[in-house]
Amino acid sequence: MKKAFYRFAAAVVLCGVLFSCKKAEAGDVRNGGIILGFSQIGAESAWRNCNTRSVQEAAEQAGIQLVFFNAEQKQENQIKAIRSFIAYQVDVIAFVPIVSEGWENVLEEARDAKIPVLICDREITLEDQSLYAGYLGTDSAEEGRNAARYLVRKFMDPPPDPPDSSLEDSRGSGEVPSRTGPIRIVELRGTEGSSQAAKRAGGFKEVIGEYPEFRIIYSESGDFLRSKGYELMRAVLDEYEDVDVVYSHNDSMTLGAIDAMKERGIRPGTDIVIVTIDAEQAAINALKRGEVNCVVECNPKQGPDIMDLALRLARGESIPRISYMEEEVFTEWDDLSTLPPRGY
Ligand code: GZL
Repeated sequence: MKKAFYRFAAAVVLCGVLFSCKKAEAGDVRNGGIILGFSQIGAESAWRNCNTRSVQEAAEQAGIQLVFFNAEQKQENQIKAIRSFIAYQVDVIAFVPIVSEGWENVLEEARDAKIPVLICDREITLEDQSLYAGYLGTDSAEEGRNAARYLVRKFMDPPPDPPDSSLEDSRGSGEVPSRTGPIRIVELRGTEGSSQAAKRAGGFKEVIGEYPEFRIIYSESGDFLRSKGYELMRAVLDEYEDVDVVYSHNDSMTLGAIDAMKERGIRPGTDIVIVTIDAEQAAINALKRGEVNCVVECNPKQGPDIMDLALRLARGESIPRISYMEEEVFTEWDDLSTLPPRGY
């Protein structure tokens, strides 16, 4: 705890040195000369690391001075970072709220300091919606719905085998696991209290709830971590004889769950159907190998859009309340041979 505090304090001092120079004048905004304070939640997944790289590279590209803090998965570190951005009078504040609640006070301080705030990636719950200018991220509820739509298609109406056998190598097993009774689903949820976990669960239930054949027999949070995905899957396999589906809120937890299945001689993607969200390279590779059946993209490359919105806010322009990233769904029935590298 002490080490983390000293690290944070050192970062604050460093920023103080950085800002000893005069704050960029509003006139500099035209060439991107603004100062953007960005609070990132951590480095919990390949997705998050790509998100961080995208922000840092886009800031450099745009000529924006970026003050970047990694909160190491702690909301209190994010609140401290936002307060330091206010102290240094950055032009714009952007942050990824690790959880949805508990932001009112610090956002009121940003408003009183007349610094516009952009919410990125995850959403927040606020009484006073005027405390932030807009949100840029992904539609997590739709990601959950897309995961469920794949399962409906898989178990209710699987497409015919493609006529072109060349697709065989890019398809999963294609088999629907034999079973009696309901289709038993295990859900590995993301970080408790995060908008992603709530919306991915809610969107999924909205669609799957229309079909009584499906039953969620287990739903626990693996905190978006591979290690917890592994632990939860081991516990599930100890407790439940027949699991038909794993629905995982991110690829990191999925990869951990696959490790646990393989230890028991279970064939991921064949004995247990797997649907996962993020679309990092490792998950796409598993889809190509038939160890995963559906990958729902959640696009981490938000940096350029964040910089565009930050510049508009610094100019005093209004921005859309909600901006969603483009996203796709990849399934075992798709030809994946032309898919470019994911970059995360
Ligand atoms: C999604 C993002 C989630 C990813 C995880 O928008 O917040 O956090 O799905 C990451 O991989 O940890």
